[in-house]
Amino acid sequence: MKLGLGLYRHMLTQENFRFAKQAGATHIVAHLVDYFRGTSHGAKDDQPTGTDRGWGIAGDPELWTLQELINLRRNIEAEGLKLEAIENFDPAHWHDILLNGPRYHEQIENVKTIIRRLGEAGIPIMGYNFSIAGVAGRVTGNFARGSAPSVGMDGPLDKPLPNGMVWNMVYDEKAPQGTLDSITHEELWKRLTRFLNEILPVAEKSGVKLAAHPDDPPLPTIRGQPRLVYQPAHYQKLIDINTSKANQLEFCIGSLAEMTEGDVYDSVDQYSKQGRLGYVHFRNVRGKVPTYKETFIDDGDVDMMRILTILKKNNFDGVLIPDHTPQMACAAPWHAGMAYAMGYMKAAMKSLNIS
Ligand SMILES: [Mn+2]
Repeated sequence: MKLGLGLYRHMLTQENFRFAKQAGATHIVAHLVDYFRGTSHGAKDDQPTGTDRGWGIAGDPELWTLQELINLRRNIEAEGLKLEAIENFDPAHWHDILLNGPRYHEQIENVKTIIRRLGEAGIPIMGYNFSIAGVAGRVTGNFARGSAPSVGMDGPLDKPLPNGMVWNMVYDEKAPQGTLDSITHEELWKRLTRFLNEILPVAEKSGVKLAAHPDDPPLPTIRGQPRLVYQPAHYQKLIDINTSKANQLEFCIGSLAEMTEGDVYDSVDQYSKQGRLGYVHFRNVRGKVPTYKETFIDDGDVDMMRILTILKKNNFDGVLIPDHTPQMACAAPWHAGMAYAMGYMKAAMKSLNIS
C-alpha cells in the first residue's frame, strides 16, 4: 500500500510536489479540471462548494494533450514521485454522455482519446464520477475539532438543475432558461452501462483502469436527479456490469461512511477482496446523509486503523490519499490539514507493518 496526495489543478506545482514528498507521499493523484474557473466565490485552497450555479465554468475547450500529460508525469517524477491517477473528467468533454445529449458520439470519442493518451503517457488510472448533479448540496462551517472549517450536509438539496449545467459546473453559459428534466435511476444505470461497455475495451487495451467514485453526498436524488452509487451495494452492481479488470472503484471511505445502509468495514472487505479498488480516498466523517460533517482523520465515526487492517488482509497494493481534510488555523490551512492527515496515515501504516 502506498501513500499519495491529491492536488487540484492550480496546485500542480514543483512546490506542492515537494510538499507531498516531504509529507511522506510516494504518489500523486492530479485533478486537471479547474473547478474554480471563472468564479470569485470560494477559497481556491479549499474544497470547491460553490453556489446554486455550481463550482465554476467547465472548461478546457481542448482535450488534454498527450504532451501535457507527459509533462505532468515528468514534472512529478523529477521530484521523486509517481503520477498514479487523473481524477475526474471535465464536464466540457463529456456532458452529453451524462445527459445522453446530441454530442454523445463525439464525446465518447473524447473519452476514448483521453484514455488512450493516459496509456501513452504512462498514467495508470482515470478516476471518474458518473453523476448528473455531481458534488452538490454541501455546506461549509466550523464543523471540525477546534472549530476547524470543514464541509458537510445539512439536509437535502432539491432545487432543480438549471439548463446548461451538469456535474455541478456550467458547461453552456448560453443555455436557454429553464431546468433539466428528471430521469429515472434505471435510465441513469442504462447510461452508465453504455458508457462502460464502450470505454472499458479501450481502457484495457491502453493499460488504464477506470475507477468510479461513489456519489458525494450519497442521497438517492439531488437537485431532482437520480444518483448512482448512494448505498454500498450499488458498487457491486457497477462492477458486475462488466467483468473487465479495468472496471475499478475510486473507493471513498468518507462517502461510504455517509451512506445510510451497510457497514463500512464489510464494504471495504467485500470490494478489496475482489481486487477492484483502483485507489482509496482515506477520510473520516461524523453522521450520515442528509446530516453529516467531514472530520479530522482521527476524529470521525470510522476506525481508520480497522479500515487499514482490512485493506492489508486483502492485499490491497494501491494508493491511499487523504481526499479532503478540515482546514487548520494557520497561514497555510489546506497544507496543514493535509500534512496532519498524511502524518497520521504514515504512522498508521507503519504500525501495521504496511510498506
Ligand atoms: Mn472522495
